[in-house]
Amino acid sequence: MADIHRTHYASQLGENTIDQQVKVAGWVEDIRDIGKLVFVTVRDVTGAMQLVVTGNAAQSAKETPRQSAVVASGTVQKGKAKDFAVEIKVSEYNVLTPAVNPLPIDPTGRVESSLDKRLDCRPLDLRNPKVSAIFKLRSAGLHAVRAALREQGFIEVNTPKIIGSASEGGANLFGFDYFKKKGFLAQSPQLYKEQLTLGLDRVFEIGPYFRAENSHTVRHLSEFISVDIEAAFVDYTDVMYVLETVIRAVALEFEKHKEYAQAPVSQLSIPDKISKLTYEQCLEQLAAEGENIKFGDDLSDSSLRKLGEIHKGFYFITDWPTDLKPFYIHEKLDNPKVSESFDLQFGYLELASGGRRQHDPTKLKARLQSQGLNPSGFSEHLKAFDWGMPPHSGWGLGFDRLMMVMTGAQNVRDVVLYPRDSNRLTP
Ligand code: AMO
Repeated sequence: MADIHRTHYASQLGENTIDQQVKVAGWVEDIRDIGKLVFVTVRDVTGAMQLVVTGNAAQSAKETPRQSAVVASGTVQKGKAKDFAVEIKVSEYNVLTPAVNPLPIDPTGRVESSLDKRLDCRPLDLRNPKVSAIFKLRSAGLHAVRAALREQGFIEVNTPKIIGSASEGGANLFGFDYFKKKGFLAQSPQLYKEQLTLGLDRVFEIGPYFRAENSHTVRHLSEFISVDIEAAFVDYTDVMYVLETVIRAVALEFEKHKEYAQAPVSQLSIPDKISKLTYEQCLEQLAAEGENIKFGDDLSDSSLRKLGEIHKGFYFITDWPTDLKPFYIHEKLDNPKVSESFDLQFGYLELASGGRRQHDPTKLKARLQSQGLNPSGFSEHLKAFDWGMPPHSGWGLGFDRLMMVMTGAQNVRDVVLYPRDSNRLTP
C-alpha cells in the first residue's frame, strides 16, 4: 500500500513550487491519453491539478476509472495547458480505491442530474465544486454567527433534543416510545432557552429541530437547523438589533470567501438597517393591492408573496396580533391585542421569528389555557418562573433558509447535506 500522506493540496501548487518534489492526493476527474503521455486531472477539496504520466505508470493511469481515489508523487513543472499554470510530472502513481463504472451521477456537473438523484448520492455530489462551495460557505456562515453572538456576550448552550412535552404547543410533534414513557423530538429550544436566562443571562444555541411537516414545499424540512438566542433584561427591539448584526456578519463572511466563487452566491445587498413594517402596515399595503385581510387573520402564503413583491430583500414584520403568536409571546403594554413580536422576512420567505416573552407566571398560565394547552403539562417549565424570571426576549432563525437566501438556492434541500422530509428518510 502506497504512503497516503500528501505534501500539497491543489491550491498550494503554483509557480513558487516549480522543480519541487510533491505528493498529491484526490480523485480522478479526466484522463486524456495522447500516446506516450497521459494527462490526468485530479481534484481535491481545494481544486483541480494536472498530472503528466509517462513510462510504466501510464498504463495504470490510462485505465483508472473516473472518480477513483489516487495518490501521485512527482516534480512540479510549468504547465503547457491553458487551464493549469503548473503540472506534475509523475514518478509514482497509485490507485488507492477504484470507483465503479458507470457512476450514478456525473459529479463534474457536465451531465446534469435531478436534485433527487444527487441527494441519493450526496457524498459523490460533493465532488462537484459548485456543490461543495455551498457547504464551505455554510461552514463559514456558522462560524460568523458564533463569532457575532459571542462578541455580544452570548454563551453557547446545548439543550436536549429528546424531550417530555411540547415546546411550541402540540402540533407537528414527532413522538416515540422512550423507555415505556412518551418522548418527543424537540421542535425548538424555546422553553429551555427562556429558563437559562435566569442564570446565564444571554444564551444561544445552534442545533437541529424536528417538525412533522407534511408540507411539500421548497422551504420546509422535518429536520432543520435553527440559531436560537434568548437574553435577559432586553425587549424585542434589542433582539431585532442582534439579529441584524448576525445577518450582516454572515454577509461579510461570505464576501471574504470569494474563493468559493463557484457557489451561486446571490448578489445580496445587506442594508445597514433592516426596515420594519408593522402587521397593520402590511394589511394596509395588501389592501392597496386589492387583498383585504381583517385584523387577527394570519398572512397566508399568497399574501406573503404579494408583500415579497413589494419588499424584495430583508425586512421585519412586527407587532403581530397577540392571538396569532405562541403562548410565550408578551403583549404590548399599551395594547394587549398586539404583541411585542416580529418575523424576519426575505421577500415572501420567513427566516426568523421572535419577540419579548411573557415572564409573569400568572399571565403565562392564562395564555396557555386560552390557547387550549394545559398548564400542568408545563409544570417543569413554569416552576422556573417562581425563581426570579427576568423579563427576556429572543428569536429563532432558520439557518437552512438563511443559507438558501444567501446562496440564491431555489430549494432548501440544495443547502442541506442530507435533507429530511416526509418522502426522504435516507440516505
Ligand atoms: P418558528 O416556529 O417560527 O419559531 O421557527 C423559527 C424559524 O425556524 C425556521 N423553520 C423551519 N425551517 C425549515 N423547515 C421547517 N419545517 C421549519 N420550521 C421553522 C424558519 C422559522 O422562521 N421558538 C420560536 C422562535 C422564538 O420565538 O425564539 C420558533 O420556533 O426559518
